[in-house]
Amino acid sequence: MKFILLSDLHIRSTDPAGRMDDVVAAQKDKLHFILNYAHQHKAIILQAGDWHNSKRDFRALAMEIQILMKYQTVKIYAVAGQHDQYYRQQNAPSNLSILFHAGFIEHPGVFFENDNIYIHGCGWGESMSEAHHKAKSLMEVENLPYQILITHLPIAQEALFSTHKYIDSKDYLKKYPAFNYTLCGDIHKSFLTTIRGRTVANTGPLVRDGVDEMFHDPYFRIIEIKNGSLESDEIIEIPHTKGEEIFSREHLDQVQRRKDMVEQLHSIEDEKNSDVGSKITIEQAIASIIEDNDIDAETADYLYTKIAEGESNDQ
Ligand SMILES: [Mn+2]
Repeated sequence: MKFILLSDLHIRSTDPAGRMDDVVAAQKDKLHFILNYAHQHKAIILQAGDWHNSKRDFRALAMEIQILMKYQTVKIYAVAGQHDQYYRQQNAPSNLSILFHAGFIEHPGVFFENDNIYIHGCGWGESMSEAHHKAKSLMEVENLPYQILITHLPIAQEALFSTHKYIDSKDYLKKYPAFNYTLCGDIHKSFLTTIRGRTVANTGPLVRDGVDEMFHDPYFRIIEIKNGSLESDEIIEIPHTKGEEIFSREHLDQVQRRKDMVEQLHSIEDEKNSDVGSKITIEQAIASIIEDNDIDAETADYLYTKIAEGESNDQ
């Protein structure tokens, strides 16, 4: 039995800032490629949450439905990510809940008896201990099934930035031994960790919506489970244009400028907290950064928002 594994998709109807190509057209091509591949190889698609970039982007939904209609033989199981849900309310109408209601996507918690494979799910806000409890109980049956989990837990091999909170992939595999193969989402960084035949993998984002994803080449994994074990696990690259060609230089420069300025802001904050800099207010510091650097209005707004956030965090 074959499964196509996909982490965050982030399907959207608008072009992300900095992308110079037609993102909507590129998404359509990618969805066709994936669904057609699944159809050709009789593979079931498993997806780990954040199918959409926003909860109620109905234009994106309409675009997808027209594509999904053409591949009704392809079975898809998915869990919700934080981009799919209204404050953890699974039943509030959203792009994803509509796809579930319309039967294009199904909820995990399904047993394929002939092949003895169980697919578990743990979406954003759902209980991992519950999912693992169920999986452990299945380990006690005579004919132990191969157990796959799809989850939106933030599992990663390393921190993406210094204050990044994530679950270390090796710790994850030690803590939840009942799952043979875990597909995770949330962290937009692909990886594969295997310990003693048990695997956790993230395939990275499908739609590259920021410079951090510039060097990611979208792909999916296809795994085959035979007689209770992993027969093969392959990477299939999804046709795409290289990041260097789709992100504008101007956007990259702007993002870098913002990073530099936020750093400058932090160093001013540090100074402010010391005795030396105590006479300058943060607003004055910001105003001087904006003046000194010939800042555009959008970036100035961004900086002021950062201060507001900082202040509310202080409270
Ligand atoms: Mn995501």
